[in-house]
Amino acid sequence: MNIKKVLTTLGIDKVNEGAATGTKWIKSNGAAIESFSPVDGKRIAAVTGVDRKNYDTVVSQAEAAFPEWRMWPAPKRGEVVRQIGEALRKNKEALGTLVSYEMGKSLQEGLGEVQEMIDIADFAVGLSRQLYGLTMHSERPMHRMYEQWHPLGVVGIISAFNFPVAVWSWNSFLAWVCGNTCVWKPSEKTPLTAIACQKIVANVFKANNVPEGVNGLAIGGRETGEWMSNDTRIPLVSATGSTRMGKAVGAAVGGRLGRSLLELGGNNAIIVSQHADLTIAMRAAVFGAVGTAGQRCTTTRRLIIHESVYDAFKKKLVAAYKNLSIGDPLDQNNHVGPLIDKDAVGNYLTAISELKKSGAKAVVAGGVLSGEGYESGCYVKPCIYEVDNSWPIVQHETFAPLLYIMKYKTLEEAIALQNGVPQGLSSAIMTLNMRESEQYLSHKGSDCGIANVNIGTSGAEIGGAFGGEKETGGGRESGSDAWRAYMRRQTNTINWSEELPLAQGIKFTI
Ligand code: UN1
Repeated sequence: MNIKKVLTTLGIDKVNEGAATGTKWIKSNGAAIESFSPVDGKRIAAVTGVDRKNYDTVVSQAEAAFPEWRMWPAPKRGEVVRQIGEALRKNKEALGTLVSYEMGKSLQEGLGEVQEMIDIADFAVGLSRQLYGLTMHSERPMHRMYEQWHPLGVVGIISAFNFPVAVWSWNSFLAWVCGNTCVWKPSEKTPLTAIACQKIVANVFKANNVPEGVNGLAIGGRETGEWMSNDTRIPLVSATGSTRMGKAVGAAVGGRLGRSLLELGGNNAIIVSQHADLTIAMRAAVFGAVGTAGQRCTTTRRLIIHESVYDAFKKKLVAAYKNLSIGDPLDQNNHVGPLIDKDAVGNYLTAISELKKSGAKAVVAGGVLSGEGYESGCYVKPCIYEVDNSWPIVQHETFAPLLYIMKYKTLEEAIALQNGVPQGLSSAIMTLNMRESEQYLSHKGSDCGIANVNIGTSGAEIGGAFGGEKETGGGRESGSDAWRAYMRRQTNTINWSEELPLAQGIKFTI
């Protein structure tokens, strides 16, 4: 599908409003945000961002919609999300192509991202009939005790450029079936994919007479995220992005005793054991390191390789990197697309000079590509460096295709290296040895939120809870019981006896 057709199909204009209360767009008065494609450097369209007044209108409407929306039975809310899933199926090619063109990931990954939205929609539909609480046995006769889950109110969603639509859908689809209203602040680097999603959802909401305000949109810069974090009308702020951003959001939301759900940086490692299937290990490592040009929070950043297979594995990696073709991500023959923008290229180059200063040895050298097809200036070479785990640059997440390799002798040492970073998102071991894999998954093994065996660090399915420990922020989104973060728990005790016995057997007579 060509880009012009994609933009028409998704209703993207040359200049778009950056705020909507749901189905209605608001005349926005903030700064203009231009969206340039990192694929070819061309300006795609512009968006007028929100000012404080626009932002307040969106949040007030979300607040106003909540009392009505929470009274819709959860399965009826699920039915609306089911229709969003259907609309996404119809728009998969167009939206996947726009994700690829605006963000720069390969078309396969753009389509995969929309598939992730469809999957979470299906999950949310089922969930809408399964927002289960427990029942407990009361210690008092003729008393019933149970717990139930109620919606929170307005949920603020701050999402990042690298998964511009899927991560929003994990949050909003679950939050909606739970009975919340949402206000979305997408990354200002990918505003058009957000507008496309807003329009898809608005059509479904309109057809179902969903109250205006259930799906607010406020496109703006950092300031908008700050307004959200400090806004007492928003009981939960779910934020995805850098650790630096997450610390600021967490501190502001915590300062008003609100709740935050943080999904921040990773520094994900794969341990390649001497018992590994090296071919599978190589494929997992290369996809993990260069997929989305190293801009996933689950990207494989470090390989910890057993000394006995180190040279052989290094050779395999080098050979695979030689075969990587870098270029237009919409051309399915290419493996690696561009970085999001020139700032990201700058960070990549700074990291490389830092590595050199630290004494890293280049196994596959990096560099910025120029010439035909690379006019945007955002295409870089995926590279591999031999490093020491303790170097500050290795301890830091650089959002680029930089892969660090290091040797180990014992599994204990490998696990210590893997866990010896501030982040704790995703991790993997490649081994066919059951004792090793069980140790790795045990409480003396990986300290990450995600730990895999014979699968790489990226590309998690939506069915599991997604998130990580330490500087990754501790939040869990997507599958399993992550929905609980979007609800408040209420414990209920009901006395159907003719007495008033007190708990703990306390006697009190008047
Ligand atoms: C992210 O990079 O913020 O597991 C999310 C993965 C994807 C999601 C990544 N399913 O790589």
